[in-house]
Amino acid sequence: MPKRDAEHEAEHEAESAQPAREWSPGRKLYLSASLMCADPLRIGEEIRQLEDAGIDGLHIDIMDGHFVPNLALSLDLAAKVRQATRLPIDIHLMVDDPEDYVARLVGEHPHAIAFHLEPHVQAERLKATLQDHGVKTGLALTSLAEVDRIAAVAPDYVLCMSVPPGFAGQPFDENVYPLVEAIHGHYPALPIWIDGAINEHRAQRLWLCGGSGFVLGTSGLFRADRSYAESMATFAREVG
Ligand code: S6P
Ligand code: MG
Repeated sequence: MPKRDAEHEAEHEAESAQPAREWSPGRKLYLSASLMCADPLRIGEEIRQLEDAGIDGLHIDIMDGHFVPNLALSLDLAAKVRQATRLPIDIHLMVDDPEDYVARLVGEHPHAIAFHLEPHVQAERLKATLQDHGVKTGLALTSLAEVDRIAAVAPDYVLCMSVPPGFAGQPFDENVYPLVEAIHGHYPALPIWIDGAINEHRAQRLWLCGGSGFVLGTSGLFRADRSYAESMATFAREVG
């Protein structure tokens, strides 16, 4: 490896070893980049640029084409991303059978895996598997979900959807504001993340409702009009 590359590699190691903010943020702002919005032809370079911009973590959407009519990122890609960075990884499963996927993903040491609670999903068993591997349990909720779904799972965090699951670049669903407010009212200590069409203005309003983690895609981060570093600075300035 040429000297300059080796130096950059060493700096990269040192910088990425310590995430800027803790994963489980309570009421600390936490920003996770939705990798399905990155350029798939330059994914390694994209991750490096996101690290340099100070992103807190990487969000990996995994779909099966049945639970939602789309496919996003793969299990193999999740493994490759794990090798490429020390940033915390949070996985969002949009699949019919999360148990299968959890079994295959826990070995990649993500920080968290969120799943949607369908009637056939054995949440307790899933949570036990995640706990055994030191992975946080996330409960993904669509914007019209009932708050009382949370008690059955007692997750480490909730991932509230502000778009229908399945695609990036969709319109924002305002129903998420009262949902976040209600969850925060019932469970003030539970970290609330929001995923879908998040920009700094929506993030600030959601912060006031009780949210603290934001998944950033085409609306907030992967934009033609500002760099990743500029987006991060904007969120740091406008939110909280
Ligand atoms: C949607 C997925 C999300 C998207 C994110 C994209 O199914 O769970 O994580 O990747 O919403 O962000 P944006 O700003 O394009 O909606
Ligand atoms: Mg997602």
